[in-house]
Amino acid sequence: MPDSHTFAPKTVTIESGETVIWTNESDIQHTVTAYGDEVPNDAAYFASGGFGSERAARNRISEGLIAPGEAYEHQFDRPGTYGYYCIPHESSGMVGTVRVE
Ligand SMILES: [Cu+2]
Repeated sequence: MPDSHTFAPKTVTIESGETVIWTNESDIQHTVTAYGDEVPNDAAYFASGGFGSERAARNRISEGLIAPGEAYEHQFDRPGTYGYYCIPHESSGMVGTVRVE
């Protein structure tokens, strides 16, 4: 059984215009929350719950939680490197990277 505090794979590389789907295969809740300073300047912020900023996502964590068996997806239109994390489990190292070519 996979570690329940890990994004797998931790780093993905995709083409511009492709969509990443995060499916919660664990039995606890998680978020997908972009680091506000790790999104390319010309790209849209993303976070489960649909927040427009990291601050908003952190202020309303419960609205961004992805339940077991549920998924969150985001389409990446701009090339660059995007860093994100799970708010409840960041301290456990639950972080990931999307590279868009
Ligand atoms: Cu988590």
